[in-house]
Amino acid sequence: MKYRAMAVSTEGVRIMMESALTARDRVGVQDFVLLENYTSEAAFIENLRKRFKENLIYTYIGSVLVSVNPYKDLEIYTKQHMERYRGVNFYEVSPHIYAVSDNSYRSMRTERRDQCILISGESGAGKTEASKKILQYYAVTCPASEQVQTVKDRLLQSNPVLEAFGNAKTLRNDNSSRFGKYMDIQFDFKGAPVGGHILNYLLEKSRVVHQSHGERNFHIFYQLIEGGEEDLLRRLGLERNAQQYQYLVKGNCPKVSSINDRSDWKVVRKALTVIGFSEDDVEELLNIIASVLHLGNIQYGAEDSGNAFITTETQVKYLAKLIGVEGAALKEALTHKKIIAKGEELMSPLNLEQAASARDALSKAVYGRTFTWLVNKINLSLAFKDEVYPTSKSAAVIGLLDIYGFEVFQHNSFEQFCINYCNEKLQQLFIELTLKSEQEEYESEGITWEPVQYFDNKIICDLVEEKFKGIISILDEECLRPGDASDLTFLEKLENTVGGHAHFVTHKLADGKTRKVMGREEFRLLHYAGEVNYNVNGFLDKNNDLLFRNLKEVICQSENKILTQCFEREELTDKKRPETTATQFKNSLAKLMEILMSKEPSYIRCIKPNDAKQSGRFDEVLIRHQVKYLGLMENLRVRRAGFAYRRRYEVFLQRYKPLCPETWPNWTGKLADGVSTLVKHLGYKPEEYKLGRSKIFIRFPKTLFATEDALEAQKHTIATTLQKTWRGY
Ligand code: AOV
Ligand code: MG
Repeated sequence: MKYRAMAVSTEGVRIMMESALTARDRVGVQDFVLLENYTSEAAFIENLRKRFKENLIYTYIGSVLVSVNPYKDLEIYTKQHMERYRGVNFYEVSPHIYAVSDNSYRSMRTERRDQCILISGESGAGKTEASKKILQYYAVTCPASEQVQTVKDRLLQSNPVLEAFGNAKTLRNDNSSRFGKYMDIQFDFKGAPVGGHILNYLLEKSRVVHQSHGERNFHIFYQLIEGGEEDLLRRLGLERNAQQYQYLVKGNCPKVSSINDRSDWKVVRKALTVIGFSEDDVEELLNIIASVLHLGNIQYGAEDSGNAFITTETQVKYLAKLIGVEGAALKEALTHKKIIAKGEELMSPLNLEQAASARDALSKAVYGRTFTWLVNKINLSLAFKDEVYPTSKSAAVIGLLDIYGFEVFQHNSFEQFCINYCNEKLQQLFIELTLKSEQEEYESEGITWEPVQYFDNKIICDLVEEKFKGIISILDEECLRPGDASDLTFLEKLENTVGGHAHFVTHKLADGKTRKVMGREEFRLLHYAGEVNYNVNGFLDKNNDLLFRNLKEVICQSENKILTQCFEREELTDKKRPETTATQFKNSLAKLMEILMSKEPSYIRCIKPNDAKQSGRFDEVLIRHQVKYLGLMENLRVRRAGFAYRRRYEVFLQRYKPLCPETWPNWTGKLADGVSTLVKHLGYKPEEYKLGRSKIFIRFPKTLFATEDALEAQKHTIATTLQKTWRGY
């Protein structure tokens, strides 16, 4: 049989297009650029809905992947699925997170360029799940030797460990990331993963001592209590009842139906071993976790003078034993503050409130620093150790960014302020990179383009982070100011400095009246993703993040090896004031942006379908809101600003050459000429396409549809012809 005869006429192409339309009606288009009515938000949402109903949770906007959380397990992550996407061109298979993973991997391999995959979306939209799926894809599909297998295992096992210590149930998400995570996966010249490195961002430490109603502390506490073996709990002095612990009862939510703490404990325990934690490491680590629970149960009474004293003596003794510090010193440090007056050290007693907050500050510091220790320890285990290449000189890396998503609660504090600021920064990066790269592409290909209007959130980033004038600067100023500085003076200062900003609102109106709907302790930011009221209560303390010196001194003496690494003695003699929390966070985000800018980005935009964490529910209002603030319509318009589709000559020719007798089976001339011959044969009109330097640009989606359908029809015809021959027709 001659394939030549299979080349389809232009008329044939048009007819065949019709038949494919029915399927498209049902499942929508797999790339939004193919939407006829691409400026219509309603059409966009409708397409998402159609696909969601068919369990097609992934759709492209060009190379950006839009993902809608299905809230149920779909059979689309099997090994067979992974194989289907391996080494296959982006557009030849249906949209999938594996396609994005594979595309980044191949770009890294062929162009030797570092990649990053940026996952964004609000809390509960599916970012963490997405990042895990990507990692699994690489673990399964990349080449492996025995040594590489160890790295793969460790990379995979770092997830349950970090989630146990850094994730918690919130009202938005049962497994909400309470820290930001950027992970580099390092590959060698053969494309095998040979190492990894994690950067962690601002853990929400306040959760250790307090949780809002319906929320929980970090998973690890419940896992230990539910899953820990009898003799382990006995050694740690713990009871198998979360209700016994003050730090676990604040949210009134010890059990979550979607979480099995007991089996999770087993997973985490095993993961720690795979990562290379010794029995000693684990013992010390669990001592710390238990000691935080014991700390939380320390209670105070007040003497007539108002001075606090500890009513739970045995608790302190147990705690001192567990972390190897002197009981009397700990007891004193939990009730006194060391002050230096006229060169002399004095112990000044604390009142009830001060003592409780000193205790909580210690718990937060211990937990927070242990978390950082954990990340460092995992990094040591993931470090690229191949002697052949010098350390950290892998061929290229793929970075995965999974941060805490934008979140709004009834009560929002310093933590939400930081989390939402982080999301602003990421959105800013998205805007810069997508628009920039698009513009650059048209320019480098010599094609004129029409700019698209979009909301640039730089104005909000500036409001938060600008030197001297931004909210963080003002907060730091108040934190450093001696005297009567308080959360309320901070708010007042904000009103005086950024009060007129278009994205900042307080209860005060310009005419001196007050806005009734807002509290007097609140400021509102009009974020790109929505309005959030922040209560300033606790801003100064959380930003200062101070731990009394004498508490530090006691912990520095600890016999617990992890704690001695976390609280180094040098810190006690260091006179320099540490940077405030917000400033540290701001600087670490600035560094992160630099890292991301230096790599080639891919984007995954996650959407949350409903607020009830339920499968099958497509809440249109909620989704429309996300489509709007994620800038997806603008993204689409930019993508379509001139041409809906673009493809490198060789890729286009390779795919469609069977449709034209002159290009089949091989075109030996110049690629551009081949493409030109091909599209003329297919009947493309001059206004339908443009030939750039290395790519063909196609203006309307229907043109590409027709070509794609023709290819499909041809395959079908070949199959039936072969079948007929086989049956002896
Ligand atoms: P997030 O990372 O975006 O929120 P997660 O990735 O933790 O959100 O997803 C929340 C929950 O949605 C998961 O625990 C799963 O139950 C479900 N889910 C998400 N993606 C999928 C999927 N592809 N298939 C099946 N179920 C899924 V946050 O960390 O709170 O910002 O801070
Ligand atoms: Mg997450």
